[in-house]
Amino acid sequence: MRFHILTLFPEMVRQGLATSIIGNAMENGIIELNTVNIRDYTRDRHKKVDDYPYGGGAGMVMQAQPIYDAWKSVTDSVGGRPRCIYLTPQGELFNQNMAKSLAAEKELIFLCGHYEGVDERVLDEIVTDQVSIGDYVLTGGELPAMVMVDAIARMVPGVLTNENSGSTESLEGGLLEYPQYSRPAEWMGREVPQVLLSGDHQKVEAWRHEQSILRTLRSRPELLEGAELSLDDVKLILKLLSQ
Ligand code: 6GU
Repeated sequence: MRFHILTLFPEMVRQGLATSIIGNAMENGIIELNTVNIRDYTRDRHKKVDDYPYGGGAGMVMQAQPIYDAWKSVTDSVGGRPRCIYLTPQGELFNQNMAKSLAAEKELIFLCGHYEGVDERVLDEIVTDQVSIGDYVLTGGELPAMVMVDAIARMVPGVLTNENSGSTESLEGGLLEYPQYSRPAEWMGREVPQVLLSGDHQKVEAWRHEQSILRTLRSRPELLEGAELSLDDVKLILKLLSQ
């Protein structure tokens, strides 16, 4: 799978994704990162890529032409029009289901805006999806693009190996992840829950599932609405609520 990132800060994106699991996946050729510097496509003598907003107001607006030409260089090279995602707080909220379905694409283009925004006409021309990563405002689309690439890439077959799987997914089945423990069995007077030392795999799985429900109920109760719950799960929730 290939990610094309249109940005004014390609080194930020490259560095942010060069490490650990995603970095390894790139080294192994499972995913590819193509950063495109929008500034390389300016026709301005001073390499300007932004200008004042028509109608006045604070800040600068990224101009249409450099972004369009940067995008065109990508679509010409791939010989098609991959989905093009514009990162913006005005977009649809990113979630795990979106990550999973985007992981099925062969190519994805991300457009990272900066300053006060991007000329609407180039968005109308090239963007297929507008996505936000949460209800807060960031200075640019680079961090959101990195967040999305990380979440999407780890869903691509071969990116997560057994050593770094985490296999049962937090948020898969709509529940939060259960707590994890490693050696030693006692640390600072705190003991690992006995059931995890019992060697009884069924009991361990049941305990973990209960912990997932407990955590979800405590921290993110609204997730339970979309969770896959058994009758026993519902009984457990009712019991926890009545305590
Ligand atoms: Cl996608 N962009 C910016 N600039 N801020 C954000 C965001 C995106 N998602 C949440 N905040």
